[in-house]
Amino acid sequence: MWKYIVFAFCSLLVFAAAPPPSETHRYRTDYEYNKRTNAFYKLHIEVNRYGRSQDVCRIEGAQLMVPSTDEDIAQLHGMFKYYPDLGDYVWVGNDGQQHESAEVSPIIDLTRLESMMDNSDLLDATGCDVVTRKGEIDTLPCYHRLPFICKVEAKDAPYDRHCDVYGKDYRYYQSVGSCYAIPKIPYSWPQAYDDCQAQGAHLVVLNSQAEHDAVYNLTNTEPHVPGARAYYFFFAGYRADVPVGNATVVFKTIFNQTLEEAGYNGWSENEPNNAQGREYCGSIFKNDGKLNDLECAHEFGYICEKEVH
Ligand SMILES: *[C@@H]1O[C@H](CO)[C@@H](O)[C@H](O)[C@H]1NC(C)=O
Ligand SMILES: *[C@@H]1O[C@H](CO)[C@@H](O)[C@H](O)[C@H]1NC(C)=O
Ligand SMILES: *[C@@H]1O[C@H](CO)[C@@H](O)[C@H](O)[C@H]1NC(C)=O
Ligand SMILES: [Ca+2]
Ligand SMILES: [Ca+2]
Repeated sequence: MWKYIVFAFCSLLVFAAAPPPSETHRYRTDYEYNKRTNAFYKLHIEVNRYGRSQDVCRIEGAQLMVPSTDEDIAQLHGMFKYYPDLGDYVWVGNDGQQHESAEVSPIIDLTRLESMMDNSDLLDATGCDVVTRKGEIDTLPCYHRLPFICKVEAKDAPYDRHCDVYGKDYRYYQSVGSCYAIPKIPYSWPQAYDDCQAQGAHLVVLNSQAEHDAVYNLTNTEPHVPGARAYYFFFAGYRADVPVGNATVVFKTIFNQTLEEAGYNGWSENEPNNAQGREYCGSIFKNDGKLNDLECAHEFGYICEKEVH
């Protein structure tokens, strides 16, 4: 009996004293904490142009790391060394100073032509800052595709206490008891899946007609996602395996339920149509809030969900 009371009392103390996650040096699961700088970092090993790198960091509640101290460089060096095959440069935030160009001789290549079509990165004619493997700051033309590093100070790292997510712009729908957000960046289905997970949420799963109504409302009240292949589709948390032989395609949620088991299976008209035999990832169609299959590798907006208990 006493044992139980003491145990219960201690549990209460622990519970009451537990600081919010932002003060326990936790952030998105894909970020690493450095106690010397009291900040979180993520080295993105996928390559992007400079502008897109800035966008990705911003979506994660961070910024391209401006290497303001030796500690920042040391942090990057520590992360970089795990990827010996990653090349010699990582995009960092411009620190406002002039640096040597890391480019030995001017190259004219296809990436340049490609970048002409996306002039945002050409605006910066003076180049964009990189950190080299040796820890030096140089510049390269902004249209190069490089890995990049994001940083956020612990005090600025977003934590939504009500929704219990490390993300911004989550909206609570009382009719469902879930919070939702539409990050303002287009991703492939696997990237979207990872991003929601890293925030402590998951790609949206419709479990009822009421939830359909809420998400339909959300997609019609949020601004378009810039750069999405089509602004009216949003990746959602269901997909199918590519069938072997003439087996039937079965869509399942990320929690391994069929759509019927999950509680909502309202396909949009003439869907799923498996267009060009390549549509195995799930989405929600803005016009009716219903389901549609899409190609997993294409980049669309997506919806993250977190249940509130
Ligand atoms: C979404 O819900 C809000 C609040 O209930 C309501 O004011 C708004 O009209 C709805 N919008 C749509 C497009 O359903
Ligand atoms: C395709 O389906 C038919 C009838 O359902 C079956 O007889 C046949 O063995 C299947 N073929 C393959 C390759 O699975
Ligand atoms: C998913 O569900 C199916 C059928 O209910 C089951 O056979 C399978 O083992 C499950 N997969 C996982 C990863 O739990
Ligand atoms: Ca749900
Ligand atoms: Ca389709």
